[in-house]
Amino acid sequence: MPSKEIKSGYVCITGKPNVGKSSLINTITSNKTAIVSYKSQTTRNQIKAIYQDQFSKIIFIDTPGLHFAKNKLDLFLNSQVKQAYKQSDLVLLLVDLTKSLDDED
Ligand SMILES: Nc1nc2c(ncn2[C@@H]2O[C@H](COP(=O)(O)OP(=O)(O)OP(=O)(O)O)[C@@H](O)[C@H]2O)c(=O)[nH]1
Ligand SMILES: [Mg+2]
Repeated sequence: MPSKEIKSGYVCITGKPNVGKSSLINTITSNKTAIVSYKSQTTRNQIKAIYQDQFSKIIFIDTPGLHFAKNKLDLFLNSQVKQAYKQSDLVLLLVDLTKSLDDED
């Protein structure tokens, strides 16, 4: 018998750019909170979206794609990801297995 107490927590979705992080969050939360695009590095900051059912409330954090930094914008984007890790109870790593893995994965 499940407890009546609602459990809640933060789940950060991470992975390299363009693997479908924002698409996954929109699907899970049945919302269009995060912008989805074929262009890499569309997400530029943390975006929170809430999933709720009768037992749980999960705050998903969408993040920019983690990648090797070449300039100041890259460093900023990666810093957003690392801040999101610190706020999260769980980190979900998303990998696109339709493409071959590389060092950024
Ligand atoms: N074939 C396929 N394409 C997908 C899937 N999920 C997302 N896409 C496509 O992949 C592209 C990138 O999706 P996003 O959700 O914006 O990816 P992201 O990881 O948030 O990208 P960044 O914010 O740039 O890091 C878009 O063109 C999506 O339509 C999937 O499950 N299958
Ligand atoms: Mg995104």
